[in-house]
Amino acid sequence: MALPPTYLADRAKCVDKALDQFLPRATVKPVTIHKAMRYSLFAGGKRLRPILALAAAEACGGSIEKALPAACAVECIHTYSLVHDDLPCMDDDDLRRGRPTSHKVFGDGIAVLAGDALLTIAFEILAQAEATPRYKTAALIRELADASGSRWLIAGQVLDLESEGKPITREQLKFIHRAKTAALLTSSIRLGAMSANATEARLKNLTDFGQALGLAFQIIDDILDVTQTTEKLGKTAGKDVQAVKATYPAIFGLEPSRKEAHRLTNAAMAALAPFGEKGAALHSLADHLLAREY
Ligand code: GRG
Repeated sequence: MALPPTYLADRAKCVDKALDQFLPRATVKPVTIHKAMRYSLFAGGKRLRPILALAAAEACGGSIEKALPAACAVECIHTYSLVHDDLPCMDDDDLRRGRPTSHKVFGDGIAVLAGDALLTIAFEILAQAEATPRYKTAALIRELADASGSRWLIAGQVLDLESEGKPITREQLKFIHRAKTAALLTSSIRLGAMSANATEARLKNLTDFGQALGLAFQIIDDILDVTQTTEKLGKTAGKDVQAVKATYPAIFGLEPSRKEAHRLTNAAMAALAPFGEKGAALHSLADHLLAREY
């Protein structure tokens, strides 16, 4: 099934509306920090993680409304990681989501604090998620803390920083990609499912789906870095080569990387089999991510 033509735009609009309500207005003091948080959050990100969270909730028979706090929380974590990743002490990037990066507009100090504030508000938002018979709100909070903490998202960034310019093994690269990208993507899907009171079996199916899709997503990101332009990506193309970063195309070659992304996407889709028709949107989203050009 192809996604209805307005599916992605409609879902992104719904997430944007909820984020706008969860975040302090830009006029709340201190104005600078709220402006900076909103600047990066509403810079035109694709909203893939929240869209996956909402689709996972629906696949488990739940509602969009109940999944929105989880969907918004993961987007705040994702945006914080991008703001910090772009800082001069990390990847030192000038462009993100087609706009000058936060530190270019607000200065390094406010960019650090805007990232910190987005990280913090993610948990404030998630704390507003309703408990279900199988999952207390604290279980959702713990899920997101685990994926975004020092064992996964931050671990990926640490290893990424430490391995710059050094040779690493294929297994090390796979771990960096799993930690830096697949863990939060998987957690987005799991949180959507948890807010829909998913059974243990369905949560396991969606974990398998997310892990395969998340790795495919980062491999495609690596491929796009060497095959697309800065204009198309809305961020500096060729940055990985310039920083001598270990990527799938650099270690496995471009064609084998494409094949691996296909193989993983098929594996992700196979994990959806128990959902039958209810998994159709997630299946189409996996197809969409494989074919993406930015
Ligand atoms: C600084 C704690 C910390 C972590 C940084 C996420 C990350 C780790 C670094 C950002 C750069 C990078 C290559 C991230 C991998 C995940 C990824 C492909 C991000 C881009 O996600 P998209 O394409 O971006 O969904 P938009 O802007 O559309 O939301």
